[in-house]
Amino acid sequence: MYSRILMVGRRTFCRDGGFRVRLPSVVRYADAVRERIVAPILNRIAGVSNNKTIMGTKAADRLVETICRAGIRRIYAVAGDSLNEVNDAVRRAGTVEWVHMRHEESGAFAASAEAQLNGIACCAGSSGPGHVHLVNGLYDAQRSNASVLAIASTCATDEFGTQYFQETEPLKLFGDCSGYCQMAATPAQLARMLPAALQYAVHRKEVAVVGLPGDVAAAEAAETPGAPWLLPSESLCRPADGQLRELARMIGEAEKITLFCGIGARGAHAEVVRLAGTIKAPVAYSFKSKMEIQYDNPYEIGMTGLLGLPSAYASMHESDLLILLGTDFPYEAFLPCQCRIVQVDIRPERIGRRARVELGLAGDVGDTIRALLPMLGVRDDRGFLDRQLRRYREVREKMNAVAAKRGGEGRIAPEYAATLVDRIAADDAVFCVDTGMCCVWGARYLHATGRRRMLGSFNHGSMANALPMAIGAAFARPGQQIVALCGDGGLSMLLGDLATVVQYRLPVKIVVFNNRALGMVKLEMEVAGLPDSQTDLYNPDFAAVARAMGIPAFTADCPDDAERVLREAFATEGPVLVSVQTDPDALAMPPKVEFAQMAGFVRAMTKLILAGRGDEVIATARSNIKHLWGMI
Ligand SMILES: Cc1ncc(C[n+]2csc(CCOP(=O)(O)OP(=O)(O)O)c2C)c(N)n1
Ligand SMILES: [Mg+2]
Repeated sequence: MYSRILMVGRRTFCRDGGFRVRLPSVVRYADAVRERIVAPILNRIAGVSNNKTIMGTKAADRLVETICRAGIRRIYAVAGDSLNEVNDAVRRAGTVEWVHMRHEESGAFAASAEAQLNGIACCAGSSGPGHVHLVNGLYDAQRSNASVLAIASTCATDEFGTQYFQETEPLKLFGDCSGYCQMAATPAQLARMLPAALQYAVHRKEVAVVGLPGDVAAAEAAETPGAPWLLPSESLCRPADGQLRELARMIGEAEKITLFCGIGARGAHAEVVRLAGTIKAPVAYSFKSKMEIQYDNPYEIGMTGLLGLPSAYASMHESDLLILLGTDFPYEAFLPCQCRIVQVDIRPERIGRRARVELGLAGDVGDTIRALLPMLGVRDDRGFLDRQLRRYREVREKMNAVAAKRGGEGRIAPEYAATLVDRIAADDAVFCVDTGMCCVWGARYLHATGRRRMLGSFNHGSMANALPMAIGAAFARPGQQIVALCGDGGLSMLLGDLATVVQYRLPVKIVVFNNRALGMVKLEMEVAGLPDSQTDLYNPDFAAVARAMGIPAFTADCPDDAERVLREAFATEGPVLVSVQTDPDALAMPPKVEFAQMAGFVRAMTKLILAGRGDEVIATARSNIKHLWGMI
């Protein structure tokens, strides 16, 4: 327990027998001097050896102690001004690591990844630009339900509201990208709000922002009447029996049932497979839950959504009962509106906001299925299930045929490159995929093993997430292979943090899908009938850049070399970068191509021809003829 403190004049007596001397305010500004010169002298005079006893425990020390107890192992941050006290407390404590990032946004992405893998993580940014840089990564963490504690240090309390140098208002700035966001105005308040922020982050799975003025961090720590630690708790959560019986009745009445799983079904793989087997229902899933649901699952029929497969789309649309399990899948265009829909979600506020749900059940997916199963009889009729599984097999054969087309020199087919990565990567690899076409290749060609994980900016959809997430994953899972699938646009956006990979010798395998374009945007424009514009990228030689920064690097130019180069790269110890020169004209077909999209595409191609860019149209047609065959 912390020592009780009594204040008398300029001396502070401690219940544990020592005393601390309160220093003149001018000395407060020179902490290094205070610790290294003043403290030893005072200690000698007082005849005590423990510097902390005489100098006092600062609020920043108490913060480090509290987050360490909560399981936080590191703080991803860029050092600076108002954060200096925290930085110094971390150094003195030696219990939590300060990870020196090159951009606060990268720090927040890294924390998001670590929290998604290990349960909790922390990042920090100093006042003004440090806060603003944090914001994008924190949005990602918040939308990913990652338990991230963000320390937003601010200018001193005396300066509040004066438009002081670098003044930003955390409550306003972080209000929309956090579930908890408060300012610590005094050490006593910090002592009380920090455990509350941790409880919030861990139990609500949201971002908690602690605004921390520099002077509060430097002030003497105070105690809290509450518990100064995190109190993790596990509970069962399922709907009432009456509601489960209602679901069992609806299942009994339905002939064709599909289950659609989201990330909320993570940890409920066995229950989902048992339910599917009992009621003979095919299992579709979202991109986010692919790695959790696809493996060892004889009922899986693939993903739906923009990146998904026609088999999942068709099964959901041919069903007379669709059961949504832990999914807040946002694209209502891919959800059917003709059938009965039941939705199970631990967060009841999410139920019914995407589709015409008839029965909404609040509960954990695993707990709910476990309670439901005894109410169900085993169904014999596999007709619907087998039809869907057959269609899925056909779709996969077409996909494999597409991936077998390897492309040409400087135009390696990205599907082929992704297939190679899938084959070469470890069984327990953590993949971090960049927003853009890498998501499509990851979604379609990386396979689940039960031990693999895939992280991406799935809900916030930010570019440049893959590299910093891979940094967080490498810290969080030191024994596992970490693979970043980066877009060339994405990598160049937060390129500076390649230096973090080098500085900490993180053995991340960075694969750049270098299509010299903002490929996803190019596709978006084309399907909307707009000729693509401002989407071409003039890139540096990424392998040369990586080498200059101290990372061994390779370039794969030709399809014939791609496998050898990737194998060599993955076998390289430590960090490595491979730039795969992929086809800039590669398209990806969604599971259901709308007539309007096809018409838009034709319109865009016509406009390109009229603008004298006919050669690009021919290249696009050549690169994508494989999809046309697949669609026929
Ligand atoms: C920060 C941010 N800016 C813009 C976008 C819009 N956007 C989505 S994907 C994309 C292109 C990504 O290009 P690249 O990283 O090269 O990947 P590619 O699609 O070419 O594989 C853009 C600009 C975004 N999602 N995030
Ligand atoms: Mg690109």
